[in-house]
Amino acid sequence: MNRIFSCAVLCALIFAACKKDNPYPAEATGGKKIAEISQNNVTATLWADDPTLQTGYNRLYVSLKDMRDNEISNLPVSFFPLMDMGDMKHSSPVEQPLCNPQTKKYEGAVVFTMPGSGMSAWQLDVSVDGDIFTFPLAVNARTLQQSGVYVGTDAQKYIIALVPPRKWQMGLNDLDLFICRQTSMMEFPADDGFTVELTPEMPSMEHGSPNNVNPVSVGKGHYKGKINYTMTGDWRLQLKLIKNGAVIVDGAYMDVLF
Ligand SMILES: [Cu+2]
Repeated sequence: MNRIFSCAVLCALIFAACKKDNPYPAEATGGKKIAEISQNNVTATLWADDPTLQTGYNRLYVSLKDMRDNEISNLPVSFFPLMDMGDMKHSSPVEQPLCNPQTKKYEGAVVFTMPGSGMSAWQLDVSVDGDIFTFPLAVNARTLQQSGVYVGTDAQKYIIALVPPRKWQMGLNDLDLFICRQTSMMEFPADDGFTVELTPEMPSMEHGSPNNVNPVSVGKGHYKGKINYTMTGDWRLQLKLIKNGAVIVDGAYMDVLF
């Protein structure tokens, strides 16, 4: 009786620390190891879907092990990206990680707003119950524009990023955008207050496509809609951001090639 009771309590605790409540597709597994750091009897491993990090939206994953090689999934974990540019430092938009009980990985995301270089490099500080693991990161410039920093007509700075899908296909696709406001060098709160107008075009052939669905806010900075690719090739997703009836950002775009 006593044993059954303590198991129930333990299970409740595990699920509280590790609940399945994240926006990522099941295919995003973080199967590529980036680096591993051991300190204070904990080994933290950083993973990504693609080992080459690029500007824009990157899913990042952390797994934790104790000295006996047991997975740890009940500690609070948070991400803090930082770029040291010498005379100043700044962070970037982040989605704080949640533990996926299937993979035991803490899954989050970072939008890198610029590529790193020798003089100004990115790092990811991962806080594990207050203990900071610092991972130096190489971030390359993405060849296609899939994120941008825009100054709005309200004089605020906004970051818009395309959340990479598993795979684009001909026809109707799910579209997910992540939108944040920059309020300081270190703070980028998600902004759920926009109406988004989406106009896809094919620059090489000068045509658009019908039956697209404007992305609408689903919370935590995410906007979900549909995009209709009537053929393969190069597509430009023109975006207009409207708030309280006023156009705040016009001329933003994301480029796709498939
Ligand atoms: Cu920078």
